[in-house]
Amino acid sequence: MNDQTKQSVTTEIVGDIALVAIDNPPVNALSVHVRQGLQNAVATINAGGAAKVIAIYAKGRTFIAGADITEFGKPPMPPALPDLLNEVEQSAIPVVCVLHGTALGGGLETALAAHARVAIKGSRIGLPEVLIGLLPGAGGTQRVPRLAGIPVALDMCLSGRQVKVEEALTMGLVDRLDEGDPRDVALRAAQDVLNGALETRRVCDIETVADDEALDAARAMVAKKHPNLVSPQACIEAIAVSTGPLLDGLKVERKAFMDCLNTPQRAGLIHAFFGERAVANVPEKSATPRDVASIGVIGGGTMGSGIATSALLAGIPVTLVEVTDEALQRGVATITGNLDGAVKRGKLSAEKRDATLAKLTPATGLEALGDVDLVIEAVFEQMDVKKEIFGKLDTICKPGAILASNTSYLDIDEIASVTSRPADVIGLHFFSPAHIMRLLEIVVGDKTAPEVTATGFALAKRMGKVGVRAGVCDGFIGNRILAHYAKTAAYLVMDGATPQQVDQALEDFGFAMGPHKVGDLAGLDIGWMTRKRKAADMPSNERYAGDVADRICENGWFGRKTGQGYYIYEGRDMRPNPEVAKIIESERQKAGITPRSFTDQEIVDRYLTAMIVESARVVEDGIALRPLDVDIVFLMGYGFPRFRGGPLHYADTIGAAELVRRIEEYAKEDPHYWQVPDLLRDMARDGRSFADINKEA
Ligand code: 3H9
Repeated sequence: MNDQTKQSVTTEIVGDIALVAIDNPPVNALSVHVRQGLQNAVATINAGGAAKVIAIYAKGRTFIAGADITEFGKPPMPPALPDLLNEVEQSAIPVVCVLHGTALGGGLETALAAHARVAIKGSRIGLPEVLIGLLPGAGGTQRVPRLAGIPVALDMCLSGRQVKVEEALTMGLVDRLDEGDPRDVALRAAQDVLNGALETRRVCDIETVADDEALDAARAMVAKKHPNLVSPQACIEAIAVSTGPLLDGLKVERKAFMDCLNTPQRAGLIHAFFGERAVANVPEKSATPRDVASIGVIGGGTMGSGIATSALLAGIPVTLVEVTDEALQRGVATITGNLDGAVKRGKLSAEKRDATLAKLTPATGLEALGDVDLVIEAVFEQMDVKKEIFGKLDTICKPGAILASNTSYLDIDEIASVTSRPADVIGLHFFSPAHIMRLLEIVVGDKTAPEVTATGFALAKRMGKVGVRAGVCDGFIGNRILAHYAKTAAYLVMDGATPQQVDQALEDFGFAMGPHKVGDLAGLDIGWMTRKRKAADMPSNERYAGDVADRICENGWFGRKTGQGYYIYEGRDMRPNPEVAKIIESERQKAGITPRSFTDQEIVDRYLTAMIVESARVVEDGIALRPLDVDIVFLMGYGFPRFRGGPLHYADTIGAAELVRRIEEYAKEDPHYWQVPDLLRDMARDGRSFADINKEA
């Protein structure tokens, strides 16, 4: 037993009861020393013969939240959790577990190996392994169906959702709810085991009720919804064998778990898990955020209303400002609709909806913002308009108020320059629909004060969003990279691919939607406006990317909102637009291009390489703090497949040397577009990866 073992698992004997406490902050993960500690505790208590019941509980904010994810991918360290849990289940002395906080993954599996489970009201249980590319690997797929049936096991393992213990009680996964401090509850539970008021039994002795229909339905659902993912299928097949002897089922589960552990998907999803948390590690993290008790939102369009909804859902009172009564009413109606949607999605109770809406104050005129702590401007993207508004806000807003712009690409420093308080100015770039999308780019200007940046991160957290720090440049992290790689899709189409082939190849790679479908959804007029805005600055040797898209827009076809774009939309149906095929053909002729064929792999390679090129430049320029910041922006805001971990995590699976080779190959066709970023060239020379840069940052 090493020192850490002593600290993380302790045994206290109270009469006939052995209280085993787990203490491994922050979330009591089952790190090797905890497993060793538990194993020793159960063995020692069994050997000692003094105690008649063992009660396991955890100190701190939660019962065990799962295996220690940081151990995955490293050499295994005994005892393996499944073996330990079999020992717990076979303990001659009955074991009861007390759950509080979030008993997840291996934490719930520990409890299922015990002989009774008592949960503290308000806590949650779950098997979230699928969210990190795994399946429950310590009995979850075998013991949950025994206790609660195959449909419950499928639901929990495939969704990864956290189940309230009140619901878990009705499922049979916990035996009793209680209230109070985990140690007191553990004592009570143990006493009840001793006096027979709390029944104990081994889950391995229960037989799973077969349910082939539920299994087939789950197989069909997974094949349709997650065709790329390995672990959901593995979950189903492990649950399917739970009707046989437990030890046989555990073997199948263990093998599937180890197979999943070795997939790039597991690595990608765990990178995403830690990346989402690591992005909060910014130079300003020790600054004290300012209090934000009220927010002003300027602009009641889709973005402004979405931002206002997000703030209201976080419980923050909002003053919504529009120019006319009519526009204001439209904004209020959008917010009301958004809140109704939140009720439907179960994010807001029907009772709370009215109270939430009551926190909205509609107003015409910026004067209404004199008292708010933070203003978010969300009007259309024109520098003159933004400057005029910020000039006025400077005179209207109270000292210390933060002035934020939701601009998606404009220069925050230039906006700040019209105020007498540039230190209070920041970019808060939300993604549409702002009350649903979890990404917030926090754009830090040259003069932005550290506590203003810290306030941006605190606000993101309150709104349930993930804030990513970005520097000032055209498009910040996400839109700057998008502006670059989007051209690849246009070039591929001009050179011979169809928009449908490009979309399908990228959807097969894992994107929720191909770029042409995304363009149709967002509105093709947005890209058209951007191309016009940038036309004057376009270098003479740059290949124009708007030949086809401009023609489509000139017809007034802006995508879904006009009923057609690259595709034609009729009700829920969507089909390729035959007129676009004609436009493509005529544009190719005009440009003298003889179309050639591309394989789906070539399409994916070019598109992803272009994305990686600009991502590398964004890191090189310091616009993103680290490669992982780019990854999180793309996973959370641009539909990049989570199981691929983000563009720069994916880049590491290709390797810098191979990327350089590819870029140089493509450069033979277009040396302006395909240039090797210095960072990538250095990495190839030194044999370094983006993961190395993340570690060093
Ligand atoms: C598993 O159990 C496999 C088994 O079936 C079979 C094994 C053989 N490990 O999220 P937070 C860190 S797979 C290591 O900010 P919250 C986290 O990185 C596992 N570290 O807090 C953060 O570190 P830092 C199944 C972990 O209150 C700190 O703890 N379980 C782990 O918002 C605080 O986390 C899961 O997948 C871990 N398992 O949320 C549960 N979990 O402060 C994953 C967290 O340095 N965890 N950390 O940034 C969660 O969902 C949330 O962390 C939780 C708390 C809900 C627990």
